[in-house]
Amino acid sequence: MSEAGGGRGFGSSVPQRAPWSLVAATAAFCLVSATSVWTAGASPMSREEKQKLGNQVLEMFDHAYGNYMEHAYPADELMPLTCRGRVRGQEPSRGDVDDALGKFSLTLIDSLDTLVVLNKTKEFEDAVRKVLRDVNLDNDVVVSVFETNIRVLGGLLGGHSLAIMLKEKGEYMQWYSDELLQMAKQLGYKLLPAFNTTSGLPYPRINLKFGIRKPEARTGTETDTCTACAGTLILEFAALSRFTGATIFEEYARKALDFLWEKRQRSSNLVGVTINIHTGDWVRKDSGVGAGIDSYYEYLLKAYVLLGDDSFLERFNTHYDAIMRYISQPPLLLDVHIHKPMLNARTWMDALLAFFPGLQVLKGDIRPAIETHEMLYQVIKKHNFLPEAFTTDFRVHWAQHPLRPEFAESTYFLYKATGDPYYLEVGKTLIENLNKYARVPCGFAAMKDVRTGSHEDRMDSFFLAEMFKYLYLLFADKEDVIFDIEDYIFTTEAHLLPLWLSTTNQRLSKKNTTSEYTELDDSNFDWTCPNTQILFPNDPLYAQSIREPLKNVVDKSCPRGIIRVEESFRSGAKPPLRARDFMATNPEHLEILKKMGVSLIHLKDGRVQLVQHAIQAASPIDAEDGLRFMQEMIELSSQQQKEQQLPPRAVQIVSHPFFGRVVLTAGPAQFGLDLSKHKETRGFVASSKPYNGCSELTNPEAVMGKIALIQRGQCMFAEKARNIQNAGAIGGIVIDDNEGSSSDTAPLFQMAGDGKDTDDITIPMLFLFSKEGSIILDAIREYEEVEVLLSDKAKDRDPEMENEEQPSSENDSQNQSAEQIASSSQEVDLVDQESPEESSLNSHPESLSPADTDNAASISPSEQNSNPTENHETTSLDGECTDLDNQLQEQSETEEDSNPNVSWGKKVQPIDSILADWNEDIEAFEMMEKDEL
Ligand code: DMJ
Repeated sequence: MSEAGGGRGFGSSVPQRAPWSLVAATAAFCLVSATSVWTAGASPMSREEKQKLGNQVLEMFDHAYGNYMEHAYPADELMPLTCRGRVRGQEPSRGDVDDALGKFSLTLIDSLDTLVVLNKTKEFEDAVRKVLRDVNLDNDVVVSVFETNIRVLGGLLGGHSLAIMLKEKGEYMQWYSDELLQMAKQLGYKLLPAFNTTSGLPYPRINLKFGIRKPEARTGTETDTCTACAGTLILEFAALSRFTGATIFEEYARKALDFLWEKRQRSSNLVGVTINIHTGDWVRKDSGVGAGIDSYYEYLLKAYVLLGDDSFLERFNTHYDAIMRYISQPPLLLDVHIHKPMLNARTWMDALLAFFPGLQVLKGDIRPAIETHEMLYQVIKKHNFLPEAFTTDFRVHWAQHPLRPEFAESTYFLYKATGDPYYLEVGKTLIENLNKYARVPCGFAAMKDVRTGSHEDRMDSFFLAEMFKYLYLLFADKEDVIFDIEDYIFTTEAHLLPLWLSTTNQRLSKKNTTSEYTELDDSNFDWTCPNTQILFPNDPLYAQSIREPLKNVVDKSCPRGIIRVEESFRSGAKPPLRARDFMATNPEHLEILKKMGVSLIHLKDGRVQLVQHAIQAASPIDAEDGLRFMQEMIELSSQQQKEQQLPPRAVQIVSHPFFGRVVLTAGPAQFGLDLSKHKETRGFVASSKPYNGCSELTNPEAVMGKIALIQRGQCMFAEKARNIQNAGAIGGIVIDDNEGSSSDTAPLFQMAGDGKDTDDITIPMLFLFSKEGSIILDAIREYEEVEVLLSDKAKDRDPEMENEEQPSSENDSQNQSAEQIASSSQEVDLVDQESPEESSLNSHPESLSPADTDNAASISPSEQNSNPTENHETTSLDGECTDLDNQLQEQSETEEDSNPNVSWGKKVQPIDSILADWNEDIEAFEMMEKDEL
């Protein structure tokens, strides 16, 4: 970069460094200095409170890491519900997500530098020895190049960076002689064959042992990759080159970045989500800052910081302008089409974009960072975690949450930039929610569904690599970390690379780059690495004043994606035919469709399918109208499908030693008591005889007043329900008879009735897959008395419960359920929606609800006429946003009313006693494990 650019506005304080190093150092310098700027605003947090929270983070890390090491290592990841290691090939495949697992002790490697940040130097030394002794990088396994790079190569390099730092300090790691670096180099060479394409973009997967394209490699046939997958290599690869002197790595990563840059859409300066690695054509032409693209942008800016190469900053700034012009619709960040960037490509956002405010801090654009972060925080406050995807009006779109760290990352950077103690309070909430909802006896479990609070048997390695680092650093003062964090840059997996690499083996920094930029436009540097003393001139309330208008953004929202369409009307554009008005029998409508290039195909089953060919439209404006119409139609169709589906339910084990910590995802029934309206049913469980429940029960005395367990199969669900109800059961749980089935791998489905009137069934019925069911069955074997709660959402667990007498008689539980039923008949369920991944139904003969997923743009004539005022987006299309606000407010009040704390008590239990109980739980899980859970 030019010296003038580097020095502008902030550069004078670290004069001894080379220019590009100067930028990196000043970036850090600016961020640090901001904390001292803060003088007023949200109440400051005392040093004691910060230390307490820091210690809590340490304890949580020990719980996660300790359980991984004890119960999972050397496996790649811990399965915290079943308390064992996840070994690829031994568990049902989860698809792409398993491509991170290479049988190389992933979690251990990903945790290395976290150990040092958290001041666990002794443990770090042990961990490094284990990596050197146990890890094999030559397994016959196909892994994701992207994940292996950011987690394993990054993990080894982060470990090496801190190992040499410690060695130099003279106390720890004195025996270390670059062994981690040698492993990193070995891995780097293993990844290189992936780049053997004409474009230089890497194949998305590689076989660690056999590379690409060999018959035994089982890879090399892919044609597409995601932009982030190809564009998130430069930090690790350049670090590897600079640490070792082998320039080839940096060269390959640069070539891939150069190619992506060349292929950007030239008029919008945006990139698509996926690209053909052979032709360079965009395969998915939607563009955002979240999934599929995120870290491509991150690495452009950070490559500039680490390597000091101006072209990276130039590219980043060009993209950033485009992002702020088209994608940023504060406080939202919405995907658009690369060719038609004024057109939103979808009406929901994904959780991965939560890293973006952090990147904006590094860029120095604080205002939108504060806005987006605040919006995300409001969503978190509503659902405890950030759902994987949520709509523009903040409803859950995809309810999973795999304990992603991006929001914590942005919180940390915003605190560094503003010094506003508000962000410490945000961090405190994150800690509380993790402990309250995700902590299980054997680690932390991902949320299967943030609405029900149910868990998934998964703890991803990034949880240890990133979450604990950012949370610890958020509360740490300089002296709480044994080295200067400002001397390092965070990779996308939060691995630490030393900034001094910028001056080492820099042979590539000036060669092999696209030489498009000889003359630099200085204005691009204006807001890069700003000094926050300039950003907050005498205004410590700056951040607060930006957040304030957004405080109610989640509860009082109009659907944004639709607003754009409305805006286009106001701006005088010809109103297109609205999807909800469309009638396939109306000749006028068909005429408009034709004009817009939309053709209608009548399917045999009576549905109609719509296809748009923009080229067939009468004019470009008509083509745009057609696109908008199709978008609305897809929304409407998927909304209607979702409305026919019931949300998942929860089975929570509340008796000793579980005390509500184990929450199982359950499928609902289309008959019987509706748990969303009647809060919950609580009772002890008993197996029915016969176990399939297909005839009159022979053990009515055993199930009377209890929740009966029945096996799936042999007869209709409704028949089973009638039989257990006649025997006096207060609820039923049907357990899948397909051994090994699990909600982790199979889409959830709802139990349909038998085609007859099912009004006579009044008890609640839920479905569990075999893996979840066996957790209950094993608990009965172990503890005999097992009490569960059937509900639409897991209830807060409270340590108080653990000290209370358990309800001892069957009648108690029966009475309690009856009371609960009587007192809760007016809940409104406005938020629930199926995840896109879960919207299709299973196909067991006796069980299916008929509402299977169709092509999103297909709609049946009868669906078209369904009452549109029943769905939010359509309601808002009518301009009834005020009513919607009221409804949403009403809903959140109802949710508060139904807060289950009443039955779960509120007293605080000392931490020691909680830990003692949890140890007991761990033992219980170990026992269950022996029973081959
Ligand atoms: C991490 O592995 C990295 O941050 C990556 O860039 C995307 N997100 C996951 C965690 O959510």
